[in-house]
Amino acid sequence: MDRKKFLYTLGFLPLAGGISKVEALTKKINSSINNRSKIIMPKFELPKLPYSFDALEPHIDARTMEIHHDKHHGGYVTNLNKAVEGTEMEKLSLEELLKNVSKYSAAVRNNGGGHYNHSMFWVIMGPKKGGKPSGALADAINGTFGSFEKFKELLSAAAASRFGSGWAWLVSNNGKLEIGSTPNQDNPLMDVSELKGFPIMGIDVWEHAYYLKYQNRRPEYISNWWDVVNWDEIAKRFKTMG
Ligand code: MN3
Repeated sequence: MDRKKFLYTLGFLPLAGGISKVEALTKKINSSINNRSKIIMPKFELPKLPYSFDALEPHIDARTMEIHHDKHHGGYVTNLNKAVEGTEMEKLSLEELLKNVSKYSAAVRNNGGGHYNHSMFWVIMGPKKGGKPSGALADAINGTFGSFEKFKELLSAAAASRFGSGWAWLVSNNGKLEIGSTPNQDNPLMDVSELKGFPIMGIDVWEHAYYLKYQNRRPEYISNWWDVVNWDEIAKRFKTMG
């Protein structure tokens, strides 16, 4: 292939109309941004787990991770896509759906929350993690809760005492750190949530997150979970809050 043909194929040389494919594409994207109502968002997708199923052993077992990611999270994604297909909701981002979730069906609330919560959960964990946060996040935690140990105790208590299925969270509510929990797949971004704010980190306390290894011993799961917490990723989420 000669250079001219190569550049043409890449889209940098003009088409018959005088503009290149790249220019045409840029124009199309800009007009989409300015006319958002015409955009159909791509389908929601199950994110790949950023480590192997057995990477969090012995704290979280491989079989639990496999079922939790592939079947549970996979199911939320499939059902969320079904719930929004062919409706106005197809044009909205996941965050937009959650922020106005009171307007939508229970399927959107449960599966949209499930998709957001688990997409966050996988990345705020990792092999050979744990320890403590550092930098601005550590300062904010110490300033709000007194010490890291006190913070850990409060978040663990919120997770242990959530009745039935749900999540315990550290949120930033207008710049103020708060700890709380939500039932089912609810999320602090949702307009229906009692706990409000941006979710900086959260722990899944549904039985499907721990039952194979820990059975009814939720406090033991919570205590071991701290050894897989990925503070670098949580610090990134904290930083996006400004
Ligand atoms: Mn779960």
